[in-house]
Amino acid sequence: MLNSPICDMLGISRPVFQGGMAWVADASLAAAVSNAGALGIIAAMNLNGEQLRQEIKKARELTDRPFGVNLMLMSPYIGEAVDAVIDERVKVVTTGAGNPGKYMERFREAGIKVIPVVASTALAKMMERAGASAVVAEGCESGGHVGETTTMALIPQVADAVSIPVIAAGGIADGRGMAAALMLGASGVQMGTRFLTASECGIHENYKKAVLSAGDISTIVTGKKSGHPVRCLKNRMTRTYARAELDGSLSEKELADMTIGSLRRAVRDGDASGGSMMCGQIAGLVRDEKPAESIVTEVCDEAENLLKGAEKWVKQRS
Ligand code: TUI
Repeated sequence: MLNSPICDMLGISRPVFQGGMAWVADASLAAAVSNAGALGIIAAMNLNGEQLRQEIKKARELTDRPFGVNLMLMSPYIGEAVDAVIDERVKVVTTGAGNPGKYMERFREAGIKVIPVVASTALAKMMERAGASAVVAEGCESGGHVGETTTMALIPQVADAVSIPVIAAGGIADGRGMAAALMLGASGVQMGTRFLTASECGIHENYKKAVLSAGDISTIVTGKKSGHPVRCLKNRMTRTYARAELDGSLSEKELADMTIGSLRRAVRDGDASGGSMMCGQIAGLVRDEKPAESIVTEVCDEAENLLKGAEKWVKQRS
């Protein structure tokens, strides 16, 4: 059985987090992942305070295992969401797309473990100083809002920069990726794209099908110009956006209008041509829909077997 300091720290039995995917990661998915022994995470991004409280209550009905809440720092509801996780005494919070520094003191007082998602060693070090329990270091292979450094380059550098545990994210969807991440210095992994096709994931069938048929070059990053780079599956909308960013054929307002509500359109309405189907580069490995429990078990078992067999790379000196 794999083990890591993150398991004892959080009271989980598998060192796996489910990414706090905006509009996607609800109580049903989070509870299914937590019931598999990993850490399920509810995305607060699109929920107001009251809706988040309801989602937390629902997760507590579905599991008695630990789960977390992801706070997207650019969310219009961020203030209400912070109040909700503190009032509800959520045990673990991950944060994304910014610096959670100004909330750290309140989380500490409430006994909440904070695990910020970072895309650089600079933010990782700042978060360690601010009292983070661990960091998720997310490479730019991931879906959604991305930094600039790949997982391969980011994980060992963050692992050297901080003393707290590092969870690797971006481009991991099977046991090979997990074993490699542990070798790079991570104490666990976070997967988003792999859980998009979990049976308990409630995204529209069209979105699931698009992920299942995606290959290694099926994603594109748009929004670099606006300062909010986001990785999604290529479709009519993201190709048009990318072309317009290059040739300047659309104004900033026209570009922004194209993306407003586009994630919701993909997740809820199944708009596979005009919606933003956020997705990581590893989608080409995701070939089946199955319960979260099978995903977690298979990834961990494969990683364990690979690590046990790693001696094959070492020739005994004579
Ligand atoms: O946050 C994410 N991924 C996300 S958030 C999201 S919701 C969204 N919806 C529409 C448009 C844009 C976003 C979808 N995917 N991942 C964590 C992450 N955080 N990746 C990179 C970062 C990051 C980047 C810069 C964290 C901090 C940062 O700068 C901090 C600072 O202020 O110095």
